[in-house]
Amino acid sequence: LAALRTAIDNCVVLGAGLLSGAIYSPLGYGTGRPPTRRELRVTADVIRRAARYASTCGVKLGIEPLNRYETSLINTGRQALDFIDLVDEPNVFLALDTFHMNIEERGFAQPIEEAGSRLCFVQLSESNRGIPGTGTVSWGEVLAALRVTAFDGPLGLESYCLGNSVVASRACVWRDVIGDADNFVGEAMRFLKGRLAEGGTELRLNDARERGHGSPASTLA
Ligand SMILES: [Mn+2]
Repeated sequence: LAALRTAIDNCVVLGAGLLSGAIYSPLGYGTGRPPTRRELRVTADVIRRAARYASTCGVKLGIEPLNRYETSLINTGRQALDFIDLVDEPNVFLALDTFHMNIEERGFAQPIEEAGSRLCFVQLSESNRGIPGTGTVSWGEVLAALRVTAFDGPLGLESYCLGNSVVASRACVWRDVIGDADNFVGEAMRFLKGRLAEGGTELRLNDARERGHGSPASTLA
């Protein structure tokens, strides 16, 4: 809870209205068995207290399911929605990452459509964490579902560079999958804007670098 309060305080300093990621579990948390009711209840109690603190700061929380190799607690959108029901606070939402969805979900559209207005943030990550368009994520399906649900929250890019050895080791990133980070952002934006244009979508991608500040969301995974 202390770490979450610090993260929420940092959101206020940064002007970020959302704290999302694996805020319910350390990266690499695995017990070797399915989550127990007690584990989920204790975790939900902590997230509820964090959510109440966050609401006094005008910050929303986003629960991001991770794939089975990074946590044993919440792997799918459905599990996250059930967990959010358990927390039962109005400023707690679902955050989805297409990298984890590619491993755990039956498809890309159904979890997005099921979440509907409970979805607060989507990380557009390729199946290999590399440049979108170079892997097996079904981008047409992802973008169509966001259009169907009239998603109006932030879309983010997520990859890892080897510079952050702690995160790289927790997420098991052993190869340089993106090369130059600025080139990654440029290539990713070009690809995604192209796919969005094909769909005649209302969704817009803004390059945060052009506005001279960081991501609209502070994310932990
Ligand atoms: Mn993520």
